Amino acid sequence: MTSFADIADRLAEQEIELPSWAFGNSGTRFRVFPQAGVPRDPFEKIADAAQVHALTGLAPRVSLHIPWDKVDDFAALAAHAKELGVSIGAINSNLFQEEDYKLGSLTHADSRVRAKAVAHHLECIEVMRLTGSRDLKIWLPDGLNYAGQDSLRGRQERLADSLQQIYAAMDDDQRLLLEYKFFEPYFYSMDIPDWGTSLLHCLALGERATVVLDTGHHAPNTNIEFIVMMLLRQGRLGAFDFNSRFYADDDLMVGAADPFQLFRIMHEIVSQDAHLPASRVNFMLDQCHNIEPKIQGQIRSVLNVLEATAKALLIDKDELRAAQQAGDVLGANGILMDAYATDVRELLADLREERGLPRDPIAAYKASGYQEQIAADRVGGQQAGWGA
Ligand code: LRH
Ligand code: MN
Repeated sequence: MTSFADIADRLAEQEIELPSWAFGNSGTRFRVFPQAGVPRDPFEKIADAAQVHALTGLAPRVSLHIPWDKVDDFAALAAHAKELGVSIGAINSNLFQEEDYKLGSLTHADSRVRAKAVAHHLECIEVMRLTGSRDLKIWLPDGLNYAGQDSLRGRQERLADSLQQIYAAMDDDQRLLLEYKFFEPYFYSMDIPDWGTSLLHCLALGERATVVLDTGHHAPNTNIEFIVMMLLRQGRLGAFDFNSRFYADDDLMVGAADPFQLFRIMHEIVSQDAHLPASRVNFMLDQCHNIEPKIQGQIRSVLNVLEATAKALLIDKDELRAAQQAGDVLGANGILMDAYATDVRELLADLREERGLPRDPIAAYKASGYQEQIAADRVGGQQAGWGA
């Protein structure tokens, strides 16, 4: 097994991007449980995200969602983030809350509706220019509920044309991140249901189009690390939306429902050095903290990714390759299981201490009084939340 000292530097470079919407109220169709101190605007969301970075050193960027994070002055928002030691990450478009998009957006049979959806992305591209963001993230919620409802092929043709218009409007230093999802909000077919469909559209668009893998967007028991390996092999893994789930798109804390799956994913990543910023794989969280305190939930989540990465980095590549070459089934599997079984929490706490960060970020957050402060300050106004 590789020594911890050998992996410390590689760990220190890890960067995880936080979703602004994780700090707002969220829930299920049954109930949204509001929490005291929840942000009322994107400035307060970024302030909360900056707390996570200040205590972990792991989360230097915040991704925004448009129009949820619309402000009058995006340059001021970016300056606010900079003052707090973070920057604006991916800009997420929103095609799932407009009445016009009931039967589709970029795939809609009516060219006026498609033009509206394309125009929304031109607006997002302008936000990227104003905030210094380089990633445009598109999750396509389009789909059908009944067989025959529309032409599966026709929708793909319209989608390809709409995406081409968006891609053509982007600057040369901007990337398109295309997210797939196998079901919801439609239940017979989604127009980008899987990695293959997203990849084919990206290949048709050009080099700066890459795939987003949301860990909650696959059929149960899908071998997600296999998809990670294939997208890396193709050079088209643009980003992760990390979360975890027991059944559907539960958006729970990454590593909470299935820490072994997260470890296996990070094993595929570190075996290609794709955890390093130079790989340009954007490690984002996409989560909702429906019942747990949100800022602490984000801290716990980035620490879960760090722990999985550290365990994966402990795997001695040469030792593993030798066992695999020799057909030593139990030996090779044992090497992974030994790394996974290694408790790295104290070592990571030492690493934080060396970097002047708290050994226990959650305890430090609780002791900071920040939660009590925002609960006292943020009264009145409209708490942020899905659709608010
Ligand atoms: C869709 C999704 C997408 C975001 C949304 C908040 O399920 O994963 O990435 O736009 O969640
Ligand atoms: Mn997502």
